[in-house]
Amino acid sequence: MSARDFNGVPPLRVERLSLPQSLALSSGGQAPFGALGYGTPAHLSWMPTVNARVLSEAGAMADVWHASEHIESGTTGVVRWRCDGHWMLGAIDLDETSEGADLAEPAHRAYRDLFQSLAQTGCTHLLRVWNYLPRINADGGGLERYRQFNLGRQQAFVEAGQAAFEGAPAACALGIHQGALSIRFLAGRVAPLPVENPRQVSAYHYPPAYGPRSPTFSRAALAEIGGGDVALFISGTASIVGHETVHLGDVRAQTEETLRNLEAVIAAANERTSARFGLDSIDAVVYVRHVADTPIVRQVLEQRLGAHSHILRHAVYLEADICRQDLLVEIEAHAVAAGSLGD
Ligand code: 3EB
Repeated sequence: MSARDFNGVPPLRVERLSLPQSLALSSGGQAPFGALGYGTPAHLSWMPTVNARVLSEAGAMADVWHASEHIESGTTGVVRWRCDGHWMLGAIDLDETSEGADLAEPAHRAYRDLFQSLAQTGCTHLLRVWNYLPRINADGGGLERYRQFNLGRQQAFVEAGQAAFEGAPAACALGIHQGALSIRFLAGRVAPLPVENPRQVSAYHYPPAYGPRSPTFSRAALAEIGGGDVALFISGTASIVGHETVHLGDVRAQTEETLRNLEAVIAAANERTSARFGLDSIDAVVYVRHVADTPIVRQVLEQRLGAHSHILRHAVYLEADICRQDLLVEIEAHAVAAGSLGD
């Protein structure tokens, strides 16, 4: 098949590889379209890394993205991006330590430049955003830093005319122990199909008890990625029912509840596409707040899904803080399956 398929969409592909496998891809010359590295070296420009400790035995891993060959790269303000004309990957690493504790302003600047970069490439629709916030649960001077981040993020969405409520991209927001405010994103020319979880209040409608401005993300997003395939992007998913955290202090029950939420959002996604997604076949990242909880999280997942399921053979476990103090575990994922959107 040619690089441009029958729908006119140059295919986007993703594969989860070990660090040596992903480095081998770039050794022959041109680097792949882009990658999101977990525990990978910081100096690879095409593979921005996540500054978190890898807890899985396989060690450093990467989600490597492939697009068409004609890749342009550039910078727009604080954003470094790569674009093939149809798909765009971007990264922001903003050292905000000199700006005081307040994260609203750096978040606003980061997202303002992000939307500027989308306008420049014509890939104006965000599909998926990965947010990594240093000291996410710390007090920023009267307000938790995650809540400050939500202020700046939502403001930038609204100012850019981007969907800040229904239609927001899929996203995750985790806490890292050191480093810069790190944002990675995938964008395209066509708006994704947002998916919500019927067990949960939409995050963009959380009540003000969780902060003056709601988080800006959909529970999942679906997108046609060429070649007759659909991608499902599942946002960070945790032990929240309605808008409340459930199973306080119980990592086992929180992991089980997270699996119920993942099943619910996958079922909701399957209602919107002819593609068929399942919990056992997604590429997941499992974020664990307390390293000592990792064996319990792993045990629950293995009991429910089987140690030899696709999800557990490919899962990456990372040490990270979760956006609410009382959440101990969070899981995000993506998957690709044959099918289309609409009827
Ligand atoms: C939650 O469901 C857990 O702020 O972008 C999950 C996914 C969470 C994305 C974000 C936050 C975000 O509210 C936290």
